[in-house]
Amino acid sequence: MPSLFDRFEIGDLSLSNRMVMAPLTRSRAVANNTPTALMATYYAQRASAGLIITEATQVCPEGQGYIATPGIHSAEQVAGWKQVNQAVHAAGGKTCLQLWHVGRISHTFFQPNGAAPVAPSAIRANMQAYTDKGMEDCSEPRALETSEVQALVQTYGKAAQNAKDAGFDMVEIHAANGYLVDQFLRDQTNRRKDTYGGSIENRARFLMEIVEAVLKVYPAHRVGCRISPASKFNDIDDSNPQALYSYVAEQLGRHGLGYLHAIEGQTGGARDADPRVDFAALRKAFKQAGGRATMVNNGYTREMAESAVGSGEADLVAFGVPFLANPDLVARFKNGHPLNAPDPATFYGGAEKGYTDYPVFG
Ligand code: 8OZ
Repeated sequence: MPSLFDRFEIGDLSLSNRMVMAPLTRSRAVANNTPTALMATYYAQRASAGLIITEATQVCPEGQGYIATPGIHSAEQVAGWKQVNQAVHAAGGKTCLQLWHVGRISHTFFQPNGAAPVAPSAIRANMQAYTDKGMEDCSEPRALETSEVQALVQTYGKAAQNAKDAGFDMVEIHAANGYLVDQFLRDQTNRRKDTYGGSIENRARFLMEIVEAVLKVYPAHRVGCRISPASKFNDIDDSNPQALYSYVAEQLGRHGLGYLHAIEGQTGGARDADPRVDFAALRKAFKQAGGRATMVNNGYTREMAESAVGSGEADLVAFGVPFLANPDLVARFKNGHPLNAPDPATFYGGAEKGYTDYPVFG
């Protein structure tokens, strides 16, 4: 029976265990959205994870919707991420950059020249953004032209090249949580009349073209994708999520991707949020089509994770808040040690406090 603490191979990439640090937005990239030495320290402290997935990282300036999130579109950002990779690799860890574009989950405050955020369709999200004036409603987005969608695909390819130049072992395409790729996937937010809207195949086209662009840079087993089929976080939904995500899982599997990472249930909330979604069926579709590994996420305890891996339900388990508060989470789980309590007041923004000062056990 496989254990959470066994090595796991994804092609030529050897993970020291099956515990993955989930992507966690921390909003500490202060100047020009550039990764800092403090971020390198934070990630290196957590290098005993089998794999570290970075916080969501915008592929272009228009992809931003929150304060101080890092980018992967400037030379300065690539240099910043190089420091992170050097630190994590020196500590024996493996890294995966999460490629992100917020789409309509933004505000003119974040956009170059104060322009409208972009989206598949001009439908405002009933959400708020934290701007210089405090919380404000997300701005009404503008629908992307077909040629702009095609250009954005190339932007993802360029971002993947930047990630490779910065030394990342893998990249993960963020297709979850109501951001741009998810806005294309789901029919509540995608009302397009061109080849990127309408049928499931059309709505998934943007994601699949991004996959193809990224595969020109990374071999398939070093590319993952994160989805959240049952989550309505960021004001999003679909009329038939099982049909939509079965197609997505199968297509991603056909490309032989390294992993399919699914948030089970509502992001950061109930695991049984949407009874319409059968996650085991999605995992099976991905693997049967040729996908390598499955990664599960959302509120896993050590016991739940051991059972998921031991039973073969999943290959990898991603932990968010537990890794945030416990740099030595792997050793704590292995030894049955108690966990540090997370401090939600320091999740976003700030400096060392609640970031690099969580103690290791003992
Ligand atoms: C929390 C705060 C800001 C962004 C996600 C990138 O939900 C995020 C995010 C989460 O995927």
